[in-house]
Amino acid sequence: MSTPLLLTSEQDDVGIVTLNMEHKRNALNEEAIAAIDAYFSAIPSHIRVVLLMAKGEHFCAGLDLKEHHDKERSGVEFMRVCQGWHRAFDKIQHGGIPVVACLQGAVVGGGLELASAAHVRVADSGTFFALPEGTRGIFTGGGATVRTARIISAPRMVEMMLTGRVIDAQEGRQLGLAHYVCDSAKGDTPASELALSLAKKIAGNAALSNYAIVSAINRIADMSATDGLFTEGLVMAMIQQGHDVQQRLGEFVNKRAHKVQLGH
Ligand code: 1HE
Repeated sequence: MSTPLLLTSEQDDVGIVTLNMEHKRNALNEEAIAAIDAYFSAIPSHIRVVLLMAKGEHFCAGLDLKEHHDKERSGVEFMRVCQGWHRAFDKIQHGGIPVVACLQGAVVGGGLELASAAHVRVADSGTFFALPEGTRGIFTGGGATVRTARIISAPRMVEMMLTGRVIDAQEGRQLGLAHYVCDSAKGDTPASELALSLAKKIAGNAALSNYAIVSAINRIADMSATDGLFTEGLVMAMIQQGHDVQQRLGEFVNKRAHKVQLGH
């Protein structure tokens, strides 16, 4: 039996998807992209948050350069491959379910494109980010010009790609590529544990609020201010219909809800 490219499991209502191609640093070939697409196309209905992880020392080395080399794809063939990446990663970003990514080692090229589609990124302190496409004679094709450029800004992405600069975890956090950096040598909770606990915490939010947060904010950012404000009002009106809104508000009114405090 062949080894699965993705491992899937569950902890309560958190779905865990693990890239399982450690031998090639989780580089993504066409089959792996299809497997990611398939998972995010059919997330079981009881799953409220997905945790995206990777086996081994590296999160993802990007495009499978060996497959790309061996297939000698034409421009049109490669464009179709890129469209497959776009479809799969769009399901991660816009599938309506929060996705937490746990990063370690190389998060490069298409690996950074994959991470950029997640909503929360937790990085081990040994994580590094790069876009080495220029040195490989190609370009980004998994959404970096849209997602990564929005995170770090287009001019910074241009510089990163031209120079091939490798960004460490701390600088990555300053740029927004990681939201949390865990240094277990300094006694921090390991990245995988923090990522899982954040995923569980997010799963405790109202499901409709989570849906709105991951579905509306990035789309509203594409709109004019007038359209964005109108859409925000519509989304709020829709979310307000959630079955547990009154219960959650009542818990606060009756002093049974947590308070907003630093450290929580
Ligand atoms: C690979 C790949 C890959 C490793 N495709 N096989 N991405 C890159 O340019 C990154 C290329 N990879 C690296 O720079 C390094 O491999 C790493 C920094 C990620 C890891 O280094 P290391 O020392 O741990 O591993 P290694 O010895 O370099 O690699 C181990 C094996 O993984 C080796 O194969 P082996 O048969 O010799 O054991 C490598 O060939 C294999 N491997 N990375 C295929 N990427 C939609 S467009 C997206 C465009 C891009 O993503 S461009 C960026 C591509």
